Amino acid sequence: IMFHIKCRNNVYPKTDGKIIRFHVPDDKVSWNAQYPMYNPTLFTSTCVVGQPWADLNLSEFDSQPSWNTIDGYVNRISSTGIYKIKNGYPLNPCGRTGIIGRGILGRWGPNHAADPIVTRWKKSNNDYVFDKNSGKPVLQFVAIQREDSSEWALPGGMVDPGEVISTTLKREFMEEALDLLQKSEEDVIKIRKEIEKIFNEGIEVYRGYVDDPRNTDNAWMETIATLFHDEKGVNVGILKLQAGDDAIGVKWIDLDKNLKLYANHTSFLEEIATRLKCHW
Ligand code: RP5
Ligand code: MG
Ligand code: MG
Repeated sequence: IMFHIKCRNNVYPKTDGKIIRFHVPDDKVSWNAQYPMYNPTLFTSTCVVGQPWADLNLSEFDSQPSWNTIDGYVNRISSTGIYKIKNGYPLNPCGRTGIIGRGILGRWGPNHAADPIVTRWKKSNNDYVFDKNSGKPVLQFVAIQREDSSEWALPGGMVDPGEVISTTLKREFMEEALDLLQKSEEDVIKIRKEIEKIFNEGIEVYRGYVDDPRNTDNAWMETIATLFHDEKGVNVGILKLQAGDDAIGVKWIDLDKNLKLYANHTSFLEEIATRLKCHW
């Protein structure tokens, strides 16, 4: 299981610097490590309480949510295995984060997302572009800039209750990278047609915990990252990218090991570089 970094020892996102995580040194991350001084900050944002897409506070549930199972339409299963419940609260499978409560996440326990990774070969006048140092062809992927942190990231999003992953992958890509929500009916039909071609054949490259800056001791992000490679660059490769919904930018980025992306998204791309034997 992953060693989380981006959800420790910093200010909690979207709180104007007001919510600060209790310090968790590397050797105190594990729940097995004794940390008697541990006094995590309690924080559940008012912007999640009472939202239709979010859980209730645990004291308000008539009966406790069914942990580690599909609970009605809500998937409370973690792909990391069975998580523990302590005093009624689910425990982050990667250990301490310095915050208890849900922060700005909607669900107690796992919050499931899906990340589409759309790739094409970098071309110059119809020729492949090779990296000078590695000698390997350069691959590009579609990245969006996140509004919350300004960081570049995969155009992923939350799986709606009862939604199948393949739908989430397409929906989030179309919303964030193609601005579908603002398109005319005519354009929507065109875009959907192109998307179907490329999204019908995906390869799962990652399933598990995300080292997301929003994670807390009781709520965390998990994702399924799926590769959609446009080998000839004639499908998504020709669609005009346009940032939409909560994305403030969108572009094709060259794969390279020095990329700095949101959460642990760079590690998903490393897996793809190995598979497609491209520059890394
Ligand atoms: C990350 O947050 C996931 O990998 C996914 O990219 C994203 C989903 O959250 P939102 O984009 O909906 O905020 O943990
Ligand atoms: Mg979204
Ligand atoms: Mg998103």
